Amino acid sequence: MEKIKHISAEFKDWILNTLKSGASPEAIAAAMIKKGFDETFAYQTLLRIVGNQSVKTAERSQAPFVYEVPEIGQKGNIIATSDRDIKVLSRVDHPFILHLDNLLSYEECDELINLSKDRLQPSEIIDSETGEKKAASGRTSKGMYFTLGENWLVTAIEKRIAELTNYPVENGEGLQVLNYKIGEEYKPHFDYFPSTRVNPEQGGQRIGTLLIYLNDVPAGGETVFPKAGVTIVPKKGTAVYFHYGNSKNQVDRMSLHTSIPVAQGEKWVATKWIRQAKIY
Ligand code: PD2
Ligand code: ZN
Repeated sequence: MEKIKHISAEFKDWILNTLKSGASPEAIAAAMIKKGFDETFAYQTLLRIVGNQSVKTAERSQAPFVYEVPEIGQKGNIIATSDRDIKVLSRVDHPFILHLDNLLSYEECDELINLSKDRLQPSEIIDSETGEKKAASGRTSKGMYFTLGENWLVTAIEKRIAELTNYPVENGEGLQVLNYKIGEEYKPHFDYFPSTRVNPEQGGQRIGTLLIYLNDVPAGGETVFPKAGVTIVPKKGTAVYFHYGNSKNQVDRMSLHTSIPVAQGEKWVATKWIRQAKIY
């Protein structure tokens, strides 16, 4: 069914009244999506009405985010690593998003899927207010974690990511592999921790995420940045890097992102979260 991408004056009044009654913008966006509105349209409409400051997070009181271009963004359009040239397909400045080609070979993608498929567990999420891990109603995929340097393939990928981003391997969390079946999704969220849960002894805050697509998805499964109006279509071997930390310890609320439901086939993706400092 075609998704709705326009609102009537009455519907706008309903949004304003519902906001006045204390409902959160996320709850209203979720209600709109349930009613058949396009997800990106729903978030952009809410943002137009309430401004950038109102999406719920523990960082509500932060001063406006100061953008700094991470080193990965200063390397030109072909980024050489010791075993592979990674090509920049497109870039967005605010939030900082880099769409990358040729990060993994097809063989590496297939091998990563093979190594993870018998270890998948229902995914958990981090509560944006408490920072606790909890069962994920908004995250219906299954996932698993490799430990750092667990095998030759993971070691090679981690080295490549370190050379690509200029962050040492030890700043990276263990590589996560996620599998989404038809209808499965990861609802809009931030990858950074609530400030109360940042542990400076263990790498500090998350500052960037690299999502690597391990297969082609026939329909759905896109990674969407609804505040930025950016949609990344999963394509085997490509990746998206987004950066949301800065040297002032701020986090970028524009980095809100989601994996929309898979409509056909399945989706495999590997996630590398990068911290401010060494974790280990
Ligand atoms: O699988 C994705 O596209 C996706 C989207 C949003 C993964 C994550 N977040 C994540 O692993 O944090
Ligand atoms: Zn995420």
